[in-house]
Amino acid sequence: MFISFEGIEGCGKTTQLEMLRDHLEWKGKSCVVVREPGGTELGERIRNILLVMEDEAEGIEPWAELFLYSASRAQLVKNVIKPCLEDGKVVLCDRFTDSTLAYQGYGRGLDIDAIKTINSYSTFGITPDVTILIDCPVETGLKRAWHRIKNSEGATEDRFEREAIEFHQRVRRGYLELAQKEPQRIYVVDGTGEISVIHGKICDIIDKVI
Ligand code: Z5A
Repeated sequence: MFISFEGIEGCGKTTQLEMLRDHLEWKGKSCVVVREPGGTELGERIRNILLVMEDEAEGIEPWAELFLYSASRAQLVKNVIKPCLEDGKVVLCDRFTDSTLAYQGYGRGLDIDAIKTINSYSTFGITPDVTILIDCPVETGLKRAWHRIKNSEGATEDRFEREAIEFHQRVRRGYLELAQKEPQRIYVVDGTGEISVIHGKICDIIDKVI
């Protein structure tokens, strides 16, 4: 089974993904957790280019950004996700193709159909069985994300957090539109409540699907 977690920055994806992993392992499932961009040696190098902006003067052209995310994904799907699914493991992925549609499509304004085509190549046709979209207001998410960034060690991954509020609003709207189009796969969960309450809702969804 392939489960992806999606949402704007600071919505609580990573927190909830780890809690779900514990829940599924407690139920005897063998789980593998991966994240995008990253999850392979090449992917982590691409992540560093994408999230830690070292050359502010040049910036990253949106199509170049799209291809970098896609390159990271192709490597992750081929080397990790596909083999794990074939082994019967549950794969939990922190962001996947919906992020590309939301950020590069709705956020940056790149052509949605072109992104869908590129996604189909970079995933080798693999799609999540279930996607948990954690939704919260942009202001709430960014506040949490900045708090996390200020308290984290290592390189500062803040290229997206520094985008204008309108960009984040387009991304959020994009996610909600994607969920409306695919209600059988994408489950929207309110991310503004208590962490434990959100976890309970996600467990209910996944337990029913399993
Ligand atoms: N991106 C893209 O453009 N195109 C693509 O195709 C892909 C990605 C795949 C990856 O960052 C960036 O790449 C991302 C989109 C873009 N944009 N950014 N930035 P990422 O996924 O690695 O980073 P992120 O989304 O910013 O992660 P985040 O800030 O860590 O958010 P999160 O995982 O949703 O939240 P969290 O780490 O679970 O929680 C953040 C903080 O809030 C933390 O201190 C928690 O304890 C706290 N928290 C969590 N839930 C709650 C609740 N319910 N109440 C109160 N506090 C909470």
